[in-house]
Amino acid sequence: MSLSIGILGLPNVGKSTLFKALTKKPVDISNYPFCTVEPNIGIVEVPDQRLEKLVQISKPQKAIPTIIKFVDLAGLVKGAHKGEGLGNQFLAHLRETDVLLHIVRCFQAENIAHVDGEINPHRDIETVKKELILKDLETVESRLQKIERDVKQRKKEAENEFEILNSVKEKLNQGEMAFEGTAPFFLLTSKPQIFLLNGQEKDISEDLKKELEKSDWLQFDLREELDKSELTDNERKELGLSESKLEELIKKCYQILDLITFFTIVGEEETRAWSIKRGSTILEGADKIHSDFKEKFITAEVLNWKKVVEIGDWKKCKELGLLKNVGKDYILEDGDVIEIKI
Ligand SMILES: Nc1nc2c(ncn2[C@@H]2O[C@H](COP(=O)(O)OP(=O)(O)O)[C@@H](O)[C@H]2O)c(=O)[nH]1
Ligand SMILES: [Mg+2]
Repeated sequence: MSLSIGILGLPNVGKSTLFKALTKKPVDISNYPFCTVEPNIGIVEVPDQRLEKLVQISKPQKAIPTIIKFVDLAGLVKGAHKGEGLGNQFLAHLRETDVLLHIVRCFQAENIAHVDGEINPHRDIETVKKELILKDLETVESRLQKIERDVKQRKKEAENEFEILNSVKEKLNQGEMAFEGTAPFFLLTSKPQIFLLNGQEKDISEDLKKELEKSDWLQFDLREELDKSELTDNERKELGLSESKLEELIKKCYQILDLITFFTIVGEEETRAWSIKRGSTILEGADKIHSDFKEKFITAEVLNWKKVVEIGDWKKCKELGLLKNVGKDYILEDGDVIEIKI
């Protein structure tokens, strides 16, 4: 399982432009056998300087970063929750994603039509929010109907669910988003959301910033990023351009999901980064690396990546007795380099 981000927004706001910019760099997907490849799914490597440094010292044949999946969806329009246009199909797609990346058009361009006429980020955000809420209400209603009989028979589990669903319903009816903890129902408004304001800094009003005060948001000009994504690192340097904004976006997604990274160094073969939810045990980490590792786990050794780079050789770290021996309940820390013993 890899983490996946759904690109959401009205038509013509820049969703496909972002998708193109993100997927410019080819990724060797044979390293990620669980990934299905479809035209609207893009696999993007997570930039990580720690991995780069570990690779510099271990010089493996293969360096494998962690990845994020981006799903480019058809544009949302008013009435999407009722299944208008591609509405229903895309909302189903959205359900499977971990984060919603909501693109909001702020850029001015006479030649690019806006579905609702004028450029108005505030209205657009409301339109999309309303569609998500309406869709969730529909989901909640149909679930309530399904468990009605069990509730009448006073089955405990159904009664509990009934209570949760009704409180979610009330919230949604008041125009609020669902809250965390409702994830089992796959509600769209319970997913974390990042707003990407597509435009130049001057296009973003103070009012809009204020409105998004409590939200996660980023501003950048997607077309400019698309143009820049065609440059190599060297060309970028020559032109005096800063780090790609796309990297900032990827890191933000990582943050919002509270993921950490751990590393494995397998001799001269492979140095690899893995992502996992903060608070996971090393046994859960082992399971990610290999399905066999969980059952056969005996013990593990860990050392922070910085120390490994400082010593300059994983094998030498072992010889020097620097590795910490840990059991299956050890909680992984961001930046751990680990070796599982089976
Ligand atoms: N001027 C300007 N045009 C943009 C920007 N982002 C996207 N566009 C243009 O807007 C049009 C619609 O973009 P697209 O990514 O296809 O929108 P989608 O319908 O949301 O997938 C295209 O012609 C893009 O080149 C931007 O930041 N500035
Ligand atoms: Mg598109």
